[in-house]
Amino acid sequence: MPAARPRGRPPKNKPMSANAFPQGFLWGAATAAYQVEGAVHEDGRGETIWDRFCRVPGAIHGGDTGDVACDHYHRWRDDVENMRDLRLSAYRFSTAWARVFPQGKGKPNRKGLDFYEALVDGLLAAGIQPALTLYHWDLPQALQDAGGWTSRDTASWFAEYASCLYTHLGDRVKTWMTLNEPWVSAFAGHWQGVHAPGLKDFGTAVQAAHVLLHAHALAVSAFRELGARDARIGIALDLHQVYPWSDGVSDQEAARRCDGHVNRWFLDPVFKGTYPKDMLDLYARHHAAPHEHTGDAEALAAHPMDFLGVNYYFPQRVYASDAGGLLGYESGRLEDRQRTEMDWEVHPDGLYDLLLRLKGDYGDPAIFITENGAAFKDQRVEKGQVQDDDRIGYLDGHIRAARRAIERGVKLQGYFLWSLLDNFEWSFGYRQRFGITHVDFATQARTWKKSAGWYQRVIATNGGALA
Ligand code: IFM
Repeated sequence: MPAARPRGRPPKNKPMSANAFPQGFLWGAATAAYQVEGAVHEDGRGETIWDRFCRVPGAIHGGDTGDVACDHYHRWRDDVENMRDLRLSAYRFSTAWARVFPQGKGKPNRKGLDFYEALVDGLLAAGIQPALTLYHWDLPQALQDAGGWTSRDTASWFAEYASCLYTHLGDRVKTWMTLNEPWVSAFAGHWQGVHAPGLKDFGTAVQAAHVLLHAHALAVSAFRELGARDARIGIALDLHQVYPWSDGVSDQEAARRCDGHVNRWFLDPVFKGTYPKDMLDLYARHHAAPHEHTGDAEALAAHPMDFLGVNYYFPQRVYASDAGGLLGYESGRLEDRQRTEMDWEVHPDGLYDLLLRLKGDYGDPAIFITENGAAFKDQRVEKGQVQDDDRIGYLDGHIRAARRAIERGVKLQGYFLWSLLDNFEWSFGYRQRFGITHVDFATQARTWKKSAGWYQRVIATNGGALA
């Protein structure tokens, strides 16, 4: 069954208001394979590091797993219907490497490819552009066993996997992303230990980040050989606007280190082919310099991307602190600010500041907001519908900030709301709900929250409904 929603036709496209977005602006929603698909043992899919990590006692809230998730693998037709009703112009999803190559390499699994071909065809038939992310954290376990992201071989296998998908789907998918949030893969997974594969070593994390960037470079290079001329490729980075806690020099320097760690460590390589020198020096002082091979920097620089994907949720406000470990900073919190259920500060101006900064510092790139959204309690229900006015407020504020950035000349081409569905929120399990469509995980029933109807109106008026 498609998602239950109030009856009645969506509003017709109104004439563009002064506040509307540019013609052709993409209005999308996003998900990721492990968070929605389920069906982890079906049709030859191989084990991933998240299947394994979910079995570690205490790793995931409530012992939840992605085994079933939103059962999207079986219900994708209804989910596409839901997207059509929302009037999405694009849908960002990720392919599970282990569905396509169960062991990460070798012979592709026909059934895995069939699933993604059918999904892509279904989207196109519904008038929705597919936007495909090749890697959203679910490394095949077999590759982890062979060294995972610390091994350069993983980057080579990633390029083969990417090439396989370009070959099979390149005639229909025109928007590609190599990696989702490599900071999280590297540092949450190999330093903080809160994500798969659950390691806790800074030097290992820096090396994983390097191999991930190498994988990105190889995949973009393969795209230039195999990808369609009318297609584009980018990367989705989790970026934060960083504000110093005070005007004091030490807090300013702390903010620069935080920015170096969370933003510039990935932005500089993908745009300039180099690591930021201040951070290289800092990491080296902690014996954590990446093992660069001759030609790595050139490979990144030689294959520029077509766009940058920005995943923005909240800003960082940091102060210098010896308790902050090797990076020497900690994050503070302004008590008078609204916060989401993730305890993330709601600050739409952070998105505006970030977009302007990217324009200024990185050569005015084409940008998509590839993720933005919020988890809230979703407790107020009327006539069976979640009244998520707090989520609407969050989205409205951020989309307005995006529009202001466009007015200042930022080449923003689309917005993907996170998320289409409530889904498996990694170590938080199913406790945190980001969806504009409520999912009852006992029955898999989908029901529009109030925010879904609101987003439908925003899309139908090309942003005019915000005004
Ligand atoms: O759910 C995640 C997503 O997988 C990556 N970006 C942040 C989202 C919310 O935490």
